Amino acid sequence: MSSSERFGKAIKLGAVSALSLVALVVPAAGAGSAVAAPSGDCFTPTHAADRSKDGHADTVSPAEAARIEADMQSKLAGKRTALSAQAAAVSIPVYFHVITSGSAGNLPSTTISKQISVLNSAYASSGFSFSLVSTDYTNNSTWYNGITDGTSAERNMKNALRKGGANALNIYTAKLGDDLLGWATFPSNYKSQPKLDGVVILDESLPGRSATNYNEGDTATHEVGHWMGLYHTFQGGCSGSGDYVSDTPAEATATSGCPASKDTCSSAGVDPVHNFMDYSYDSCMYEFTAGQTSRMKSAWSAYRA
Ligand SMILES: [Ca+2]
Ligand SMILES: [Ca+2]
Ligand SMILES: [Ca+2]
Ligand SMILES: [Zn+2]
Repeated sequence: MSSSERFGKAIKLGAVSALSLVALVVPAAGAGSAVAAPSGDCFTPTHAADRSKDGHADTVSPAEAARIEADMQSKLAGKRTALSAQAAAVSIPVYFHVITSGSAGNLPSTTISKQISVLNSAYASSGFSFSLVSTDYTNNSTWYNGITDGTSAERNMKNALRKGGANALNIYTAKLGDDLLGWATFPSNYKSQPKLDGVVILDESLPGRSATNYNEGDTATHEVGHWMGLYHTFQGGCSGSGDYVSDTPAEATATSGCPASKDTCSSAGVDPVHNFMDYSYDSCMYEFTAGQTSRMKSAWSAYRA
């Protein structure tokens, strides 16, 4: 993607391995899919970070999504009981890993508590809740400064710090590279690479920190959405199965800023710019749909229960 797409979110496929990562980015030159110019009024050219340079694998190709779908449905077919049981509330244990470089990156426990609260509010309607089990601090400049997905730094960090099983949410914070706001692994990645499972987010994206327009904690909300099995609302564009969620209208492009209106596909419905799985500002994204909740439950039953 070009640097002119500062506010869109670009995604790049990590078409490479079995591990499909999802990543969001901060401003900068990007790479990834093109994004339409923001039409909203909230466009602020001086922000310090945005989701547009999703330089890394923040999405999957339609073919990969179809493969994952077939795998998930086949696993669910053998778990009818588990699926219905999963309709009940699920409490997810959270292990928070704060990476620092000296004093840089140090996050007070109050900030982490606020982040957990943001997650619980965002997922309240889904039946999933988040419970902080532990927080650890690791002073490692290599892991802190400019870490990106698919690197040895990421592997080493996760191998050293990840805790819990398939149902455990591990969140890592650091000063990410490539202007990334964050990235995540999908549930379907767990079996082959359990140690890499988790969410990595920019330390300054936590509630009350410094990432302008992205400091209300919804980078974590969005990345956890991927970790729960959700794709971007613009996944696949206007055609095909899109994000595999029927009640999120298809959209051709990622949304940046907070446009008053946007309708990029002729199919029914306006673009879901307020959905947590789009790329809008934190203040602009505030909802998951019933269809997304259903998909999260299916993915949970198939891969994390
Ligand atoms: Ca959809
Ligand atoms: Ca439409
Ligand atoms: Ca929000
Ligand atoms: Zn994403």
